[in-house]
Amino acid sequence: MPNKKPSKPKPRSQDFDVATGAGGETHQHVPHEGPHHADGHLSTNQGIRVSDNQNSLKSGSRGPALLEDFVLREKIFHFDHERIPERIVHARGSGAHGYFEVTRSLSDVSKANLFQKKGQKTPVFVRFSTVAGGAGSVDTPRDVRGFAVKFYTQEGNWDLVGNNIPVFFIQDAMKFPDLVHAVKMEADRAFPQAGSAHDTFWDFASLMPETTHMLMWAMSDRTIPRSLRMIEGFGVHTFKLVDAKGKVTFCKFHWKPRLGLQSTVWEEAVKLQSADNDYHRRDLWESIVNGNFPEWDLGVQLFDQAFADAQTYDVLDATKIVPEDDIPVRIVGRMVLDRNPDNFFAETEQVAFCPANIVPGIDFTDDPLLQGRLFSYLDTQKSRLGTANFHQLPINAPKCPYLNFQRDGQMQMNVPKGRANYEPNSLKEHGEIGGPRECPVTGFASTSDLGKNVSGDKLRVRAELFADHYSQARLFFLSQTENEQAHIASSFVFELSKVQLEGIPARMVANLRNVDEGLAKRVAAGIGIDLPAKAKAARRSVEMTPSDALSIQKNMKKTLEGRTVGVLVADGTDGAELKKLRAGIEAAGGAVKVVAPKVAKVALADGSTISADGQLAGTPSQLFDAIAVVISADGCAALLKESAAVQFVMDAYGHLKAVGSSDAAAPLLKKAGVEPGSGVTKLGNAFVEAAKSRYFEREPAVRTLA
Ligand code: HDD
Repeated sequence: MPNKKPSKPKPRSQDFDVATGAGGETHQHVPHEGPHHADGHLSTNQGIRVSDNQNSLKSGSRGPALLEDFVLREKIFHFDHERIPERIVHARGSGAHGYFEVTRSLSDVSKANLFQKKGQKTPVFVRFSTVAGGAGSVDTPRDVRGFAVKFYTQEGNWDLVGNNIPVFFIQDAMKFPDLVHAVKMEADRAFPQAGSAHDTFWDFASLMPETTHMLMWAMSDRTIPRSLRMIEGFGVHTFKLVDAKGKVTFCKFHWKPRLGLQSTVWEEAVKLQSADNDYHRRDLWESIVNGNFPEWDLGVQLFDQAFADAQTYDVLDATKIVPEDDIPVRIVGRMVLDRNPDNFFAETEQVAFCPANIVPGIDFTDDPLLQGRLFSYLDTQKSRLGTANFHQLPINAPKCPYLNFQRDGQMQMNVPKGRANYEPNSLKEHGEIGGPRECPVTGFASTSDLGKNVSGDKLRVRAELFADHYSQARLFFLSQTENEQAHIASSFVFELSKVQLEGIPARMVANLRNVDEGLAKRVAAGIGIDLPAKAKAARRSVEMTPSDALSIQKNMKKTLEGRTVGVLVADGTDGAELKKLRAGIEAAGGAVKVVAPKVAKVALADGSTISADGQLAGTPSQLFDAIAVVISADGCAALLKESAAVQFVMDAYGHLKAVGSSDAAAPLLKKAGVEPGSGVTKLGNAFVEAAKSRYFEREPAVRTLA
């Protein structure tokens, strides 16, 4: 028998009663919390207490082991089956719980319950991910980031399964398996892991001009974010909002990070892979542990059919944005992530997002990419989680009641009562359980399309406007700062330089000539090929007005909030100077991590000792947003002999970060190649101010960009 009576999980402060908005859980189907969840006696899964968890049952002290040992067999059996198939894409992810709060009602355009009242809160679970790499791959390759949000609304679950880029590589779900095969590790050799810089991806991309717009975003700094807390999220597709009368408004969803957008520079991203494989996962986890809850605003772009009809692009084409200058983003809510998962596997791994999960008041459009997704996700969850009952897992179950006549299947956790497993039935009239009934008024009915004629000729074609693959790619490129444009050109050069098959880079550059001649020339020169003939465009481009909203650098926030300053110290450091620096940074909302050649007993000038947060050899400056060097003349002499110390400063400078230092650090800065200029300061207020920014103007002095 279990040593403790299984009990309903206690309500947590962060969980909401979705019916009332108050705290407390309302899961309808709460699986038993097994005895292994609590402290107490160890038992088998059958509840038999285990006397010895160290030794298998043997014949004699040296064996052989006895088959009879069900304790050993059960333990090994369960262990052997711990892994489930990883996601075909987005395998590596990090999740967190939180809530969504309405800040401005959307009741004028949507009847969705979660959007009605200012202040209304809905629990959410969010999973961020990279796309190409496996579950054990690193966090910081150049890759799109998944941004999937499950809203546990009073009317059922709504999954907004988006990315940190507002467009996609392809227009039709038919091409998704090809895209994914091309970008993932190559089929015969199983490398490269987690990156797109290889033959098959660029082979596919260069043959598919519809990828061009997304490629511009993918080659920009969007795909090398500093933190998951500093990325935007997008629903990508045009969705529909539906009001109580059935009136439709088109909608694009945007998540805007409160900490502002922030990316790394490419060389830094590469080095982060060795500095910390789990850089983003750790950052997300630690920020929540420390109470610095990541936060986003939810914005919507709303437009009608007349606007859609007047555009030079098709709003059903997922390779297109609706520029914010044309339709401003209306902020309607905020999302706060305030609780880490209790268990990675049970929650982050088993969470099953399906774009098909929507609630009354939100609806799909005919976007052919979205339409394909509506099938794919449900299907994949069955193969990943092994049963059609995956919705019963606590992380997937709605927090409102769900009742229907679906029955049985593997791993059925619910125990429905009575005979009513069909409908219509009259069992209630006989005093038995009759089961649930339809709700014609409040139920989901695809109200926007219902009754509309959707017939048409059977065709395998793309709509005409979908053929313009370059206008928005050009819009994106022209909307960037000069430095961002150079980053894009350099990324193309880097990636295409890794391509070994002849002809592929030229084919890509031929496409880029349709985006911008200057960009194409820079990329061709960077990889050392002649400028190829321009690729034939299927449709003439239109010139669109550049939009500042598309640039990261034009929207960066000057702040230390959510940022960390790495402070390099050594024996002999002035403790008072260090204390003052820490106070200044913390007052500005930043965090401080002290790095020293040894972590314990760093001897300060006054004879006292402190512990460092990181040891120099394993804590490079990639891990920080800015650095300060607080050392004495003796400390400097010691650090001059440490290549890790020189590299610490050199990299921070090369990665365009603020570098502050005490006077005695001058020889170290000199050896690291630090030149006077913006972002290079003495300690004190000047440094605290400087640490709030990156110094892109320094870049020409530290590397040649394409
Ligand atoms: Fe997808 C996972 C985002 C197109 C098929 N996708 C997945 C995840 C995200 C996205 C964030 C991870 C969810 C999680 O954390 O569990 N996918 C997108 C976006 C797309 C997109 C923004 C384009 C707008 N996806 C797309 C298409 C198909 C799929 C066109 C297939 C027709 N996606 C899948 C999938 C995955 C998935 C194979 C893998 C694991 C999973 O679903 O749960 O079904």
